[in-house]
Amino acid sequence: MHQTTHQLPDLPYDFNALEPVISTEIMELHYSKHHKVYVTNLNAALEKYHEAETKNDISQMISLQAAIKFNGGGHINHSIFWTILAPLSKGGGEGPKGDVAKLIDRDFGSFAQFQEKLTNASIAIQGSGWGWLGYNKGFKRLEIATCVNQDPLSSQGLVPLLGIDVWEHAYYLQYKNVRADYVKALWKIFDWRQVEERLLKAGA
Ligand code: MN3
Repeated sequence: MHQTTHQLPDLPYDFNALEPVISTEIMELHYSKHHKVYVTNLNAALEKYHEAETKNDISQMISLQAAIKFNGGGHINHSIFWTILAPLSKGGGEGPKGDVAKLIDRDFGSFAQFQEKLTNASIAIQGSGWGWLGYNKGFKRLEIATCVNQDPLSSQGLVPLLGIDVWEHAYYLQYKNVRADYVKALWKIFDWRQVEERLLKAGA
């Protein structure tokens, strides 16, 4: 029987490394509590799923799918999110170069236009969700998309390159209800080298 246990990935910097854009308190809670709970609940749901599978209990397997999607999506999304952020002193916010810069210009007209579109789409999400820059492998182009809750971007057929977590747990302690200020500030700490690496891995 296969029992895959998913684990919280290491954070590539200290909790205070993204100050002043993301406070130490938010980082600590977001990573150690929120992300960890997704991992714990994903493992619990998968364990129950495997049990149901061995009993050939299809009804139970179907009823577990929502929990697997929600917690698995939360684990996938946050695992990407930590890696595409970097401290100001380590290249955060330096802006895209190379292939990713070329594709942004080609597909959105300019970096400024892309930035405005992704910012506005992320701010406008109703309730909890994520704004994304994704890669469409079929059409070989970049696309902006939004997802509700923790739905992974792959469910829209796109490879996730850069994500913006607009759940209140990501900003409320620091930015209160002003999601727009948080989303605009995030541009100061995106790590475009990681985004380019993800783009190349996607086969662009
Ligand atoms: Mn989050």
